[in-house]
Amino acid sequence: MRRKFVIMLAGIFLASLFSFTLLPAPAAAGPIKLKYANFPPAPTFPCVQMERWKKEVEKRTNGKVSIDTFPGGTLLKAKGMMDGVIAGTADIGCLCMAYQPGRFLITNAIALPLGIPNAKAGSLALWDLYDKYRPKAFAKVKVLAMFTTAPSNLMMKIPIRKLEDLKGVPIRASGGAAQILKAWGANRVGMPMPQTPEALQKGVVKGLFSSLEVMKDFKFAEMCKYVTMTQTPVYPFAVVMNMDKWNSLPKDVQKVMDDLRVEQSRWTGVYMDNHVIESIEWSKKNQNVEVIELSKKEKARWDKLLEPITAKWIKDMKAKGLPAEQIVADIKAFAKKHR
Ligand code: 3IO
Repeated sequence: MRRKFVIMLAGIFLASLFSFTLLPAPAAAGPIKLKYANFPPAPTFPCVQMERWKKEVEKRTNGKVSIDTFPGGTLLKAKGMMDGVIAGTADIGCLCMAYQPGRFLITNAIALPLGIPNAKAGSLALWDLYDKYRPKAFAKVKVLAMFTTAPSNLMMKIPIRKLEDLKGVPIRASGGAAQILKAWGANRVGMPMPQTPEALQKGVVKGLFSSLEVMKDFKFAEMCKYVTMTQTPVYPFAVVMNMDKWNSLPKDVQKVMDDLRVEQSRWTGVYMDNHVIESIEWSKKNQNVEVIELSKKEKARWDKLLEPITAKWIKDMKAKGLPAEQIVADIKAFAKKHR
């Protein structure tokens, strides 16, 4: 009796071993799942481009890849994005380089006041800049896209009609935009975009300096009734993937993502440029926002104050051993090419 029982148990054991080895490995069963983190809320442009990329990758890999998106800093926040992706907290992350200006020296040069005309030219020029120099800052990740905002303008609770109106006024900006505000005599306050609504509400800042699509997407037009057109600088962004995760992907999936890099960068620039136009129209029509254009004479005073910025950047970066003059010349040439 007991012996029969033991033989039966051994049989079940062997059978289960057998069926286990015959079954496909569980990893091959479902699609490859990737986690994509983003720092601002879902309706804003970094998340709109994230959803577009997700849709295209899922479609072009015929469902072999499935991407879970995490907008609004739910997986990683603005300043922790790069390190979070390197550590593998997220597989993919979208970051704004202006929040870590000392970390992304070469790519942040796109935020110098060099007259980048729009987000499409900025995005493609930034891609070219990255592609030419392959900066060490990105050595630990796979870069999936690079893009910029449209040129920045002042979104304010008070009207700014001349330089004197800016003196000592607290305004939010990061990275290259912060240097420009300082040159104009404003009191620049640094923080990532998602913290800006509260800073405006509490009166910590009287406005912000960024691209105008946020008037609609963050509803800043409800608080900021004045826009002063300055049309400089752009903010640079990157989308990066954990390098081990990238290396683990099948070749055909890698090809889909590689083929999307420039296309996605351009798509985002074009989306941004169109969305800025929509946002200005909405702000004027629905929110009674006044758009202030500086006179030629007044604008010349503002521009004059920006002249030392690029010269100083070249001097500082040369001291760090970077080919700074060449970088500036390249950015101008790339922007012209993509105009
Ligand atoms: C930006 C950041 C997050 C969501 C929408 C946005 N539009 C422009 C920016 C640029 C930026 O990062 C900033 O801090 O102004």
